Amino acid sequence: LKNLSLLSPQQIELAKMLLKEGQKHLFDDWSGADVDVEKKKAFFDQVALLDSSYPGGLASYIQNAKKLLADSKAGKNPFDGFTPSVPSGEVLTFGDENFMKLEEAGVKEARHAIFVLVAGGLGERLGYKGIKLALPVETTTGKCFLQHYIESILALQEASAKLAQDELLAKIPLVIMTSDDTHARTIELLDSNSYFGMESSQVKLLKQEKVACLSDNDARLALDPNDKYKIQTKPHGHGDVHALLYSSGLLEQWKEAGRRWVLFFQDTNGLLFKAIPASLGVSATKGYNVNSLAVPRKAKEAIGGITKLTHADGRTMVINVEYNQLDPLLRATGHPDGDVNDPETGFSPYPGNINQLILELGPYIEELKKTGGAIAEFVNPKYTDSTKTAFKSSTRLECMMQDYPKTLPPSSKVGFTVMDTWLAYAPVKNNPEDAAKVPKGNPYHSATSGEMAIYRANSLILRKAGVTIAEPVKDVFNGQEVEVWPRVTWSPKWALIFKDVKEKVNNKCSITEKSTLVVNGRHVALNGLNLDGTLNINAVDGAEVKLSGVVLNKGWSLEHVDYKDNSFPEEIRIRGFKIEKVEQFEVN
Ligand code: UGB
Repeated sequence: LKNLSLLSPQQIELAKMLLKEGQKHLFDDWSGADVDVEKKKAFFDQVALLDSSYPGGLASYIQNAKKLLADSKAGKNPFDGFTPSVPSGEVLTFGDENFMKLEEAGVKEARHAIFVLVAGGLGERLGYKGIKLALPVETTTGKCFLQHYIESILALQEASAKLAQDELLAKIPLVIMTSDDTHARTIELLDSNSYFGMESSQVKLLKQEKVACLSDNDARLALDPNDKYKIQTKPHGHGDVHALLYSSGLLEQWKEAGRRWVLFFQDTNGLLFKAIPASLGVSATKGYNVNSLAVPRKAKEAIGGITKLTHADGRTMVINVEYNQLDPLLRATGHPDGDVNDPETGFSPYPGNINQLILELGPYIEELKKTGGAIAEFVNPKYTDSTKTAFKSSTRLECMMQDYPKTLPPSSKVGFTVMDTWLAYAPVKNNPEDAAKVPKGNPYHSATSGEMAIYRANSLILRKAGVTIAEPVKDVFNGQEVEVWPRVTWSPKWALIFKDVKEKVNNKCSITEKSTLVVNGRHVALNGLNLDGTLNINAVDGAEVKLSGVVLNKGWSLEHVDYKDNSFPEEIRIRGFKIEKVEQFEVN
């Protein structure tokens, strides 16, 4: 460091900052001034990146870390002084008059929306090596999550545009937050599929950076064990999305263009777009600044609980309490059994957060101007012993996107919308072994349950619209017992909301349990169709297709596959079955 000619003025400032913040150890093993010059420069490049990608810079990160580590060592409860209670929100019932009205209101508002997909995580829990956006939502059509999401947004865009004349607002932007783990593969997936029909200018990728690891309670930054000129880094969490959106400058541009809503969603929930129109309708009609989507939650399920927290000084907030914190919070506040189901309902009284947030753009920008997008952080060090003086391995600060409301003024309108799980939530997060260990009655959140949930939801929606649908059968794949419904899938442009489905089927249709129905087309009417087998309909946009009569064939069956069987690709093994296409009737 003495040889200052090595460093630019900006780097000298960074070096001084590190020394001031107690990071002298980073340079302890540095060789003479003329040794490893390039590596030293690279070190400062990394420090500059860590500095610029954190609100307030690296010095703030270190200071925040010192404080949070001291709190953690002292065993300070982050909810000190707060008492939890069950909040009240909008509870919707699929298909009733209110639901259908909200769906139409939501579609109308969609042309003022921006979608933000957080997809920087790698799915370590799932045990899948690729990016999760490339996984099939279901294997009947094989469409991946990203394709499904984009087609859903395009269908919303079209339906919403029909209700308005404002062509300028017609294209709904999609932001995808990536990380070094997912960025290149996300671009490749988009490029090699022509953006799945979306204009490439509609899609913006924002890459989150990792944050520095911390090796001890003094927040000394950890060096990479294999490189003394590199700081070890780890992901900071999905909360980064707010700072990234703010610093991108995109929000202001969109506000000027008349946009009103920002919808955040996660990488593997194939049901989500069935819940979006109605919940956007709730935001618009209730005037919510923040609306979180929720589903009934089973106690101990790995999703956060939406909770009303009331402080001894009178402050209140409605916020997600993460699944690992809900149980200790309840025990500490007069609920000795902790996170348990209400015996009357069989569910936790706290609605489950599915991390789908709808924020009103104007108030969101105002809040970000104050915070720069910084989100309340936490730290979770694994200590070597009860003295809490040393860590088993380095740790880092983390943040979650749903903690955004924590800094909001009390006047903000923060609400939530509860929908049936079968309609709204089927994430793919757990590997087969962990899923098989999930307590009976709790959801598996696996590739198996994620796919089966699509068939069940589509079958139930058709049934509600008057189609006779056979009862499901039970089967076990990768040690998980699931209901197998007829394999019904449709493209979002066929039906986006319940009204669309009702207009396109009639009550003279029936579908047997062994059946598969694929509807890929805009104007396809099922008019007295009796299906016992597989029917695959592909219609170009201008075609009007009306189907009636009996379709009978051997159909497509599900063949069991063991997840340990390496002869199958990973995306098949993790679901535990493969579709055997025996016989089908195709309409093209
Ligand atoms: N993600 C990122 O983009 N960047 C990151 O650094 C980390 C993740 P997980 P998690 O709905 O089921 C959340 O790991 O964090 C993306 C809520 O906190 O799948 O365990 C990642 O790509 C919890 O309250 O989930 O749990 C993915 O798209 C509960 O609601 C998303 O963030 C739970 O989700 C979520 O990451 C749920």
